[in-house]
Amino acid sequence: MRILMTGAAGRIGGYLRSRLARPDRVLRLLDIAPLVAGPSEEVLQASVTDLDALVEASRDVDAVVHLGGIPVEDRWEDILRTNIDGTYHAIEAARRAGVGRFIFASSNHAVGFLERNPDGSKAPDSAFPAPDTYYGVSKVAGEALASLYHHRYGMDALCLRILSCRDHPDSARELATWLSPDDAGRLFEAALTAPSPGFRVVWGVSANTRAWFSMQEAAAIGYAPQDDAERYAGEILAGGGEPDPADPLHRFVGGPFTGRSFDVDP
Ligand code: 15L
Repeated sequence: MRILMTGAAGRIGGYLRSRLARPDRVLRLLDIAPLVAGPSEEVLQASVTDLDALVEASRDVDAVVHLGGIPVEDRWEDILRTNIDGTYHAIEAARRAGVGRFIFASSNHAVGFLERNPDGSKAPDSAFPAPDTYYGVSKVAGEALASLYHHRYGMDALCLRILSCRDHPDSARELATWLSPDDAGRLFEAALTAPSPGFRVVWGVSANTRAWFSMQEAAAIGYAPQDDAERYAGEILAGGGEPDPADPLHRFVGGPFTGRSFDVDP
């Protein structure tokens, strides 16, 4: 099996390279930044803004893991070119090359203005788009492309609404939203191997005590997270105490991205 991973030089790409390696797998890593190929890896230096390069990169590939793009808020022109056109290029190249499965690194910011339910019920996996930024809009566009290419062309298309993927949580919000590197490996592995998943939208989060996200779709694709941010709670909450659930930082899934500092004219 050969997997094309775009944006492979980024943080999540770095986590996934070792965790997705298997004896019968080749990881084809694509990024604008230079990379050094390890065992069973191929490296391509190219941009997601280059459709021809992506078509070439998608040859003989069984699945695409599309991580490439700007990972935070930016100017509309740059988000449009790199994230929206870039995702179109990645999925259209996959279609032209006959790739059967496309895994899109979506983000919680596609639904950043989704509110935590005061009754404690979990946020649904397929919550309607409520982007908090242009970056979030680009994730909604990517999910829409994934849906289109599934329904029109029969591609298996999985959108992983990743929350906070990093070494360890470093804020009170991330006690709920953390996705550990090992759980990220489990999540992408499930997305790569679930039998005939069709079109799916799945929260990308660890088994955090404070998480408020449905795990229904995660279970449907066989993703069983094992890490819990709670072991960091003591050190993170020391000084500040328990977070106020009414604070927009904790009330909305997008946390800081929903604040005034992300206005075009703050
Ligand atoms: C994201 O989508 C970003 O790429 C990342 O930098 C974090 O901000 C994360 O969301 C988050 O919401 O914690």
